[in-house]
Amino acid sequence: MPEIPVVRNIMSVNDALAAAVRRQLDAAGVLALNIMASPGAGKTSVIMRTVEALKTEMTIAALDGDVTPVDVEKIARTGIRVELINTGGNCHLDANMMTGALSSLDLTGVDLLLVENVGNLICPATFELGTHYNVVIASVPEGDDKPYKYPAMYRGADVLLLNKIDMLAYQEFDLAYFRHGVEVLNPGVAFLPLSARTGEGFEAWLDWVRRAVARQR
Ligand SMILES: Nc1nc2c(ncn2[C@@H]2O[C@H](COP(=O)(O)OP(=O)(O)OP(=O)(O)O)[C@@H](O)[C@H]2O)c(=O)[nH]1
Ligand SMILES: [Mg+2]
Repeated sequence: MPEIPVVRNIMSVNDALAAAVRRQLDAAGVLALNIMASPGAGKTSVIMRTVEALKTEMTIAALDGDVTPVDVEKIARTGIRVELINTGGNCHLDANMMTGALSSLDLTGVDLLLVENVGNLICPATFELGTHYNVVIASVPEGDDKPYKYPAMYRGADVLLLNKIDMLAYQEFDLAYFRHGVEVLNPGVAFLPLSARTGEGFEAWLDWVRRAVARQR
C-alpha cells in the first residue's frame, strides 16, 4: 500500500511537466509525434524515410531517446536538427527529459518534431511527453500477437503503423487476428500498413502527417 501514493505523485509530476511541454510546442507552432515500438521495429527507418519525403515541404527536427548516438548519427545524415536524449539506461522517455531537450533544441521555424522513444512496448506507454500524438509502430517479424501481449501500448496509439509489410511474403502473419486484437483495444484507430524499405503504403502515412501538421499550423 505505501507505494501507491508515491507512484501517483511521480505520475502527476510527469503530467504537469508534459502539459508545460505541450504549451511550449503549441506556442512555437510545432506538431510533435511520440514514436514508440519494440527494438528494431523500424522507428529510425520510418523517421528517415518520412524526413526524406517531407523535408522540402516543411521544417523537421527530431529527438532520439537512447543510450548511444547510433540513431542520432543516422538521422543527422538527412540534414535535419536532431539531438540525443540519453536516458541513462531508463527504458522510456519522460516529460522531464523532454523539458531538458527542448531547452537546447532550437524550435525556430520547426513544423514537425519527431520523437523516437526507447525501443520497448511497456514502459513508454505510461509516460506522457507533451507530444500531440502517439505513433505506435508494429512490424511483421514481431508476430501478430503483439496487441494481445502489450495492450497498454496499443490502447494508447493515435495512429498504428504496421511496418515491414514486404516481409508478409516470407512470414506467417495473420492480419485479421492482429487487427482484431487492435480493434478490441482501440476501436477505429488509424491503421496504416507500410514498408519503410520499399515505400509501399508510405503515402497514406505522409498524408496523415501532412494533415496533422496543417491542423497545428
Ligand atoms: N524488410 C524490412 N526491413 C526494415 C523495414 N524497416 C526497417 N527495416 C530494418 O529493420 C532494422 C531495424 O530498423 P530500425 O529503423 O533501426 O528500427 P528501430 O525501431 O529504430 O530500432 P531501435 O532504435 O534499435 O529500437 C534495420 O535493419 C532496418 O533496415 C521494412 O519496412 N522492411
Ligand atoms: Mg532506432
